[in-house]
Amino acid sequence: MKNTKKKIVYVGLSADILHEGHINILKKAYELGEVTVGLLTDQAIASYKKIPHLSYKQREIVLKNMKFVKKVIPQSTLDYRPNLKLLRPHYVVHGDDWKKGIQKKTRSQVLKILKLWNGKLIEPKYTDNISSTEIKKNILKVGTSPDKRKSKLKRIIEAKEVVRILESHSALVGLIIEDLKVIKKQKYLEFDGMWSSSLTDSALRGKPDNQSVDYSTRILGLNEILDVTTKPIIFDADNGGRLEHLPYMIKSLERIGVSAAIIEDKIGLKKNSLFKNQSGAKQDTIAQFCKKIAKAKETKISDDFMIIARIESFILGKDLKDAIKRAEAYSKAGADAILIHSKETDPSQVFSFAKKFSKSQYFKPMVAVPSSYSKTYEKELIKHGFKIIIYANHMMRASYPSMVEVAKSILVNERSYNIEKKISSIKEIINLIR
Ligand code: SPV
Ligand code: MG
Repeated sequence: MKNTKKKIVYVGLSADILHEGHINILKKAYELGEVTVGLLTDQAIASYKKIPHLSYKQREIVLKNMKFVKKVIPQSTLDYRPNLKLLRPHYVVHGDDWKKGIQKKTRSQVLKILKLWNGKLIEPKYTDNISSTEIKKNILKVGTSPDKRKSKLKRIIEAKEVVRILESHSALVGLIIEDLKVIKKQKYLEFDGMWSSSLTDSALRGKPDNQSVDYSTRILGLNEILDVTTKPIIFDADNGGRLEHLPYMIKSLERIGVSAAIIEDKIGLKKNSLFKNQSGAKQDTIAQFCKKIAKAKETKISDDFMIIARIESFILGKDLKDAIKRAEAYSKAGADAILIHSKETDPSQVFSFAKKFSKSQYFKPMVAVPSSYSKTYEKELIKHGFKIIIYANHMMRASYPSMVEVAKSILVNERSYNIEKKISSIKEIINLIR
């Protein structure tokens, strides 16, 4: 055996979709010595790009069975240093693409630490015309499976500090949520999934948010979104309907690949929670609502599908004690997460709930819907322990005033020219979807 074979070589990889670029890197590494792959965990990947298509376990199996790879260990941060300190490799091998962009800082950290034991960074030329990101775009064209999509929400909850969800009432909105990304101060930002809102699903159809639009109609609409996206969906199930009907809704949602249903504890003719006047709206008894949670849990097939209980105590003028009592009971009944709702413009109500519930033995991940307390920054919600943040109606609220403005301008100016600058060009629309 050649002497070089004993050298320790480290390669950090996401290995979501392996292509010849990876093989180039691994082959080069193999020529240098014994290769340990630091396989980036979902958490590490989510800090700088989309969560991988395949789970850690799936990615690990593939790598472990490659002849170039001696060992696979988890790399749980984008920062290579913890693993490098542990292994003190002779070589780190990485494609030269990281000299630019979001990984630039990581690269200089690697260079610096390698100096401590005279290690070397080897950077084979990045394989042009092939990148996992490009391949993933093609995956989107092909789609995803209901099971893969369904499991993504739980994976993202585990991988990310916070899960950002944006309302989607159409396939077009779904595409925006799917594709939009922002890099801010070296941080990769994107929405993690979609909220199927009863309010905006109803508004889209010109109807009030009182269950006039039935579940079947809403689920049909969801199918259009599912056709063109891969991100997870959280479904606003209102109060779930009658106990006897609930299983059918849960089954339909789970079958098409929805990740979670949120069921609220109000009864009677449904009224949107953000209405000031809630007279006539009633809250379910704890016992009755727990039956619904239990029924939903019993119906669902996979562990990946989540049942989230939504507490309306604050909406109906009840106090913290009531909200906590319900949260604990719903959690005991099997709820996977708790949404605490409020229509106040400041977040003190939900924060007081979060403080108390965080200490409870029945604690479950918390969901916030900061529609009325919209001044609150995400970092404050995170600090108070919220895991999922739902922006529940903003895409609908964005589209309506724009449409009215355009319609008005055409009437007033008796032509469309004056509003052209404010709307997409025809070319943009043609090119938007190809
Ligand atoms: C929805 O978006 O339909 C909701 C949230 O249920 S809220 O409008 O605040 O009730
Ligand atoms: Mg609703």
